[in-house]
Amino acid sequence: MTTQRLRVGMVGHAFMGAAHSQAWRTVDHVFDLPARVHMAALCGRDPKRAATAAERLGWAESTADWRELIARDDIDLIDICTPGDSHAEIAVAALAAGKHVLCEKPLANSVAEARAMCRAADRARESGVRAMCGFTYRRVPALALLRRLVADGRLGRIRHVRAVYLQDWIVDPRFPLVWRLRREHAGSGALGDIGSHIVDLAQHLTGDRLSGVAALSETFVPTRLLPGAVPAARGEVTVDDATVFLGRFHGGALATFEATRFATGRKNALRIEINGSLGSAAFDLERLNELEFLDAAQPPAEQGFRRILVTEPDHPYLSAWWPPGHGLGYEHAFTHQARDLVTAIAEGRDPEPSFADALEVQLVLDAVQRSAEHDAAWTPLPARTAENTGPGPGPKPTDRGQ
Ligand code: SOE
Repeated sequence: MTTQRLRVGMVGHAFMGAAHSQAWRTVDHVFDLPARVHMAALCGRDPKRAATAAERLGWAESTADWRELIARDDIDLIDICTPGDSHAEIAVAALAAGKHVLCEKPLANSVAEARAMCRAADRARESGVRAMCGFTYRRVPALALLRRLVADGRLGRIRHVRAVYLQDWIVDPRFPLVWRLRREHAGSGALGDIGSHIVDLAQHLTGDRLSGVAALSETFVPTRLLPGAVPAARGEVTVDDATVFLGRFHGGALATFEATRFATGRKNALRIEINGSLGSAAFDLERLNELEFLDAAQPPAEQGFRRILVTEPDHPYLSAWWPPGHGLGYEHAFTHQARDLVTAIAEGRDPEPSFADALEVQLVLDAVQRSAEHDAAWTPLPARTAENTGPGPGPKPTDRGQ
């Protein structure tokens, strides 16, 4: 990064590429940053489509070769918005070339790939190069407020985490066999795509780690039409359509998780509730400017879940946006992610979640898959070792003796 500019190259320009582009376009117009962002180049496999996307999304140039992009000396950061089967190869090469990396979630398609990415990040860190994984929901202000409440001990000792992420975009059996439904490209189905979000949030918000899981998975529609096949042909769906699992935290809390693409009518319904000895909090992505909070320290006659409208200037990130009462949207968390990454790079520290934090999620996904392959057998997570001990979450919730 030059003192004035952070020159970004982005690989991939589908939904996440568009969401990240919005963030790079706005972040230094909303937040006071130590560097201005320059959207230098967008990379896509098809040169014409990449050029059209670059024009539409606000990138100065386009290329069809990510290796050429990471070799350029006028690029400081590589933003990886591709399917999971290319995350490791691109991230390891970019870090070795001295580029900071932002990689979409989940970090990788396997623990082995995730570990290789962590090792590359560790090597690059010695030269001041930073790596972040894009678990963006951490940066929804209401969830950042929830984390602050837990870290400040306002919920007391955590007893339960209850998290669901419900979608329905493949309920129709006529939906074709896209890359997200093939294990070799996506690593897993609902589990890695949306289950990874609720696993990361559960560990981030509590400041704890899961010690073991028991899981069930199902693929409700086993074969689908191959896109564009003439004559029509079908291929096997090789990932989960839905995964449900139980978990236990090292601190003793119990957790339930549900990640499905077959919750008919639920479009993008992420909900998480945390119950503690001193209170509870609940978040619903469909009402993302609100947090429900119950303070059990209140007199019993006055207790009840109250709705906090998270739009005040002293709520996380809000001072940069609008006056109280003017809500934010799904895309703002991506801008907050870009802000936190640019700031961490300038301050010479690891952004959160680091690749090591994202490996902690990958380890859970792997344990869930192994449990589901053995009829929900209880599957412990590896103890935290030097290999998978990264800069973890913030302070553990204080136990006020409950
Ligand atoms: C598809 O399920 C998807 O785009 C996820 O990949 C994103 O991470 C989530 O934020 C929205 O849904």
